[in-house]
Amino acid sequence: MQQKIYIALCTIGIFGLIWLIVSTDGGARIPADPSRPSVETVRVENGVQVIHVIARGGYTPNEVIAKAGTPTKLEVETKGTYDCSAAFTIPSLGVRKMLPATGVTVFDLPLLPVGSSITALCSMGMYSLQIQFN
Ligand SMILES: [Cu+2]
Repeated sequence: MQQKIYIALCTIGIFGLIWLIVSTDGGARIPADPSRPSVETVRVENGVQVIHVIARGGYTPNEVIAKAGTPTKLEVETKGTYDCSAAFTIPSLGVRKMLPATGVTVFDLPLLPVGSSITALCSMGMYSLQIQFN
């Protein structure tokens, strides 16, 4: 009788242990792709066009088509970005900003006419982001 209880407790213990291993390991085995944007590249929020790019080993996407003549914000998301894409510049707008290693930095863009574009670069000009306004 006592042996049966012992076996039952042992079985529960083993299954518990297996569950613990599977559940903790299972979570760690599906890492989020850091280069994949978590939101749409261009979205409209309260009448404002919001462009979202990721800065990490360059800019993703590095070519964006946006709507001209609309209030626009540029969100630059960093996710453990320790490369020079965090040294963010928009030469034509006089923007020069060191982005945090992780976070979202928002830039207000001026109203731009159809056919214009904005180029953002890392401080060395190695990585670029082109926003075309149509
Ligand atoms: Cu660079």
